[in-house]
Amino acid sequence: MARRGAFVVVEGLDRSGKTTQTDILRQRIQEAGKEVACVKFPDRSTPIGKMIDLYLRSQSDLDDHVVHLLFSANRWELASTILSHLEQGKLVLCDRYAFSGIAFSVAKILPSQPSLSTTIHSEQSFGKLSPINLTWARAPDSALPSPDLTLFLDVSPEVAYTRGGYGEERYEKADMQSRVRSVFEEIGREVSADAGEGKHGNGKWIVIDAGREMHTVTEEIWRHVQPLLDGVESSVGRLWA
Ligand code: Z5A
Repeated sequence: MARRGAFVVVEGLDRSGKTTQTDILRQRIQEAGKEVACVKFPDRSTPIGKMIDLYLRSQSDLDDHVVHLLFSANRWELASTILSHLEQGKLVLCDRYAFSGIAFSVAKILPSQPSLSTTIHSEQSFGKLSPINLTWARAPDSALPSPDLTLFLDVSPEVAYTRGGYGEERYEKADMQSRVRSVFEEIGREVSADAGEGKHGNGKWIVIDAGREMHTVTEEIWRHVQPLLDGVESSVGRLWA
């Protein structure tokens, strides 16, 4: 089988350095003589992305389910482009993906001090609060191209806040960010456990301590990405397939 490009996703909280590190990574990949295509979600330039942008800037109010589906639709808008880059042998570098979609939607309805083990796995008790549970949140993204590697840039909300503070957008609040972090941790555990058992094709999940000095973070990211520069042999997986 011909090698295809690798699909690398960078996830993390607000101000964790996703944009900064994605940019540095793109340059390093190019300097290594490899082709790279960058994608960022939400892509606010598409018709659906424009609706998301209005919502994030609190210029419109939408039901939580609708917003969740819009974020997912925004990924589907670019799914065939991502596949085509991968088939052409390009490494696809993606700033946020479906894991953000789940983390932010589920976090909205968690209590301030979430007990995730009892909350997000209990469909019954969770369902009474709202139908947005993990199962519901995953469904619209099922069968999207799945990443080979997800780098989760982990930073505490306190450290994130020192990087310029939270801005004006809807989710940029310490309490929300801390709930999002809890859901991301749960998603990471699930993806890693599934990868260990060879179940879902959701790729590998690596947690990077992004609270450290920028150069240190860059070097650790590079150690994980470098082995993927020559592409991968397996076909592209599908999320939660
Ligand atoms: N969202 C959702 O709800 N559902 C979905 O499906 C998706 C997203 C895909 C907008 O995303 C919101 O959409 C987001 C999630 C939600 N809400 N929140 N919060 P966005 O991508 O447009 O915004 P963002 O991801 O939050 O981007 P950001 O604020 O720009 O954060 P960042 O890219 O991670 O950080 P950065 O711009 O690279 O760095 C921030 C600052 O920190 C900057 O000054 C850097 O120079 C500095 N920095 C970076 N690294 C370091 C280190 N290591 N040390 C010191 N300073 C650093």
